[in-house]
Amino acid sequence: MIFYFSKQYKFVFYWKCVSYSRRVSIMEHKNTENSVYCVEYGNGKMTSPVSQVNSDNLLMPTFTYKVISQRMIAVIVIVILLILAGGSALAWYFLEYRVWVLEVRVEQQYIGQISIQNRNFSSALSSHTSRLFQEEARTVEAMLEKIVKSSDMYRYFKSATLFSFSEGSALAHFWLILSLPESHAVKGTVQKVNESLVRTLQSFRKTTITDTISLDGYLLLLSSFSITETQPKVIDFLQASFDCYRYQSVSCSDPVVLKGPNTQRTSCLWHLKAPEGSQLELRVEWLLPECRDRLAIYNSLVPDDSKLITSLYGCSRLEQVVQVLSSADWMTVVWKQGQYNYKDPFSLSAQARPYKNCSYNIVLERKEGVQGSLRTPFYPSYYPPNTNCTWQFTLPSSEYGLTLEFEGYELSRASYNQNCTQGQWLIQNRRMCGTRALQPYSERLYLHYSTTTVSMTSEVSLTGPGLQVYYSIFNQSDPCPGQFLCSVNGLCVSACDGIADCPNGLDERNCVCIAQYQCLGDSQCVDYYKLCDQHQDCTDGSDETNCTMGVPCTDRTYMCADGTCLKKQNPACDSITDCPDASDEKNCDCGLRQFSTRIVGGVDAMEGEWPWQASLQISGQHICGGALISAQWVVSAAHCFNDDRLYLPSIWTVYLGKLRLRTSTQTEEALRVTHIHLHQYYDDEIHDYDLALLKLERPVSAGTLALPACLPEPTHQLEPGLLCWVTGWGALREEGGVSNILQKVDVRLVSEEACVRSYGYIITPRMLCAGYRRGGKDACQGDSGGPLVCQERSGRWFLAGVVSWGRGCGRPDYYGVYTRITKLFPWIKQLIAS
Ligand SMILES: [Ca+2]
Ligand SMILES: [Ca+2]
Ligand SMILES: [Ca+2]
Repeated sequence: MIFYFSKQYKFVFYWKCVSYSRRVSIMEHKNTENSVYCVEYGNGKMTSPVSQVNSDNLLMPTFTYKVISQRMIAVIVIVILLILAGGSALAWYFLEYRVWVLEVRVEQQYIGQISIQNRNFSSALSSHTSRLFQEEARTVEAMLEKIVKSSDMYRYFKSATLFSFSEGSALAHFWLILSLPESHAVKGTVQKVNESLVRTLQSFRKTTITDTISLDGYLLLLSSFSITETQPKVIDFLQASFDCYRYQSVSCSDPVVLKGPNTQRTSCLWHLKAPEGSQLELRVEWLLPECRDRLAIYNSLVPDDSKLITSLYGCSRLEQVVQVLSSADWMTVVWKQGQYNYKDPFSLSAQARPYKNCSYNIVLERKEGVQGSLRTPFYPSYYPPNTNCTWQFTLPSSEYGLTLEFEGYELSRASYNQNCTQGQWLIQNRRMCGTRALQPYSERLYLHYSTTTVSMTSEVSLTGPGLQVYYSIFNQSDPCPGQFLCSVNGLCVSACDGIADCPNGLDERNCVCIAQYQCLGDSQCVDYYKLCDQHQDCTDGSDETNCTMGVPCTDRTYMCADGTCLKKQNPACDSITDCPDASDEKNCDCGLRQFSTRIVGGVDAMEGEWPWQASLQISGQHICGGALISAQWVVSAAHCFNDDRLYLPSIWTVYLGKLRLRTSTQTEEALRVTHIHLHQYYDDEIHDYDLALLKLERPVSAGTLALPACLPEPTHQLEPGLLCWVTGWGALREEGGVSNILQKVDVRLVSEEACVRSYGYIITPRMLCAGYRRGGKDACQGDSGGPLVCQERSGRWFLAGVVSWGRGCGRPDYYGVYTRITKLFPWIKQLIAS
């Protein structure tokens, strides 16, 4: 500006000089003070007497031509001067005034770092409140300002702020803001700024061979200087958490608990640093049942959106503990308070992990079932950004294909320009995007050769929960023996059983007999319970053939422990040995009651009539029903625990052998709960997979009235129209209170088709409907989680369902909806076995 100022001054001076000379015809004036010569010539006509002119400056014309030529020169000089003056005025206006005064400014933000060799990082330097930090920060900021102002960026400097120190003697991290006129914005590219500042730093060097610079008492390492562009939001984040800054160096040995947030503040920031070459694992545990706090976790030193690993919100109920990994040695955690909490809403701990490779060779065997699982690095932690896993499979022969069974995740074909934000998969040259899902999903690979490679890569930002994928082989010529291959999700499902297992319902199309047996000779349909009942129902007698020997296994044949499949329906625990190894009559201590009184009418149950019935209570209050399925396990509905406050095992007491809620007897027992398992696919919007499994502190005592109900295997047939019973202490009418005496009601099973007719397609294969079209008999509030049991001809009771939901209670045209136990049998079995 100084330079331009002087130009402006010159212009004004010239103008004054010209105006003055108009009064003087011939004049040569020398302004000694300003060292500027000012010349003006008249038009050659001597109109004024000589006496009018100051005698000191008088030049007398001797010849007319000389006067004319002198005047000409004077005119030319004036014109030139006027042009120059005008030109500089224009130049000043366009280059200076318009650019620097009128033009809109753009601010550009940069994050940078430089290593200070003669400072050692200490805990005092990591605390924003320490005097040492504040002193050093002020000096470093002044030094940074000096560097920028010595560079050709000097006119753009706005501010330089130091936000943290870290190890590396002491590495200073700062942000720099430049303010550029709009037309100069191109000069603010990170490359140009970087070049300019490095040049300036180099100019401070004493010799060209050294890498260190001595400046303002600091010994700076030139090669450590770096600068990257960033957004105003990042600076805002850093600035907002200035009062609550936490630095933590993390080692590989033990997890370190991080200092909690300052709840007096609205935002805090943690900087985590691991040794180079390692990754950081952050563990977040939500401590409050409810909060509106937000935690954003970044894969870098700065909270830049493009480096966001994940953002956790509001004391997540589904994931009370979340483990997140970075891909390198820095992690930033930003907390934003939702509403004031007296207590810490979460606790954080961190640990460094040596970098993990993710490439494996897997050799599969010629056998049925799952052979192993693929896992993302550090499973079950969130997979790190920039993950790159490759699995090379070798199959026993080319007649087999490969099945990849996903949990809570599914793949869909993606075009090359589509972003896969939740993981990209390359399978047989197909690019697939993964997404988190609620339903099981299998990817089937049909192969020409016995080897194939599957790879998974994650983006540099936004990861998700760790993935586990089970692998197995299938026969390419018969992928689903006795079942239907659902092309939508790659699963083998039951065909023609009256339940649309496949989302597109194709498993129930083109069926001659829906949920019935098809006689071999004339394709006549007969009920499954008529198979092997020693009475000929098919004209060709095919319902009574092969009853004592094994038949090809299908989804309707019972499989003995030795793998033999039986044609007879529901042979389990019917007191007749059917399997060659007698396994159908093993583990049959269930479903019978020591109940001698003749069942009388009415709705009040009798003592010991429903020995599997459980009352799930909190502080002496009945909340939900349940059903005992073995000495130490009770099933109930997942929706009974669908709240952080209810998901705590310690608050629940399970009462077994109880008839009256408000009085205790010798034959009942109260047991604590040690574990609550909710089905991983439970969907609280439509109540799909509405099942919970509770583990009791110890097996129920033999002296009580409690006995378990039998669990029906997936092949157990429960025909529509079958009369079953539902029991509970629930309300006797909609909006009513709980009943003191256990109530029972008989209901008929309803086909899936009829249930879909009343509710529409929110009915899933995991739901079983029961009741009457006319309504009247149904379960109600407080019955949730309670048993729906059906008696087999052998006299044993099987648990067909668990009370889940319904529109109102006992309304006409709206059946009660239960969780279908046969569909969730494998999940229950697996949990009890583990
Ligand atoms: Ca089906
Ligand atoms: Ca028969
Ligand atoms: Ca049997």
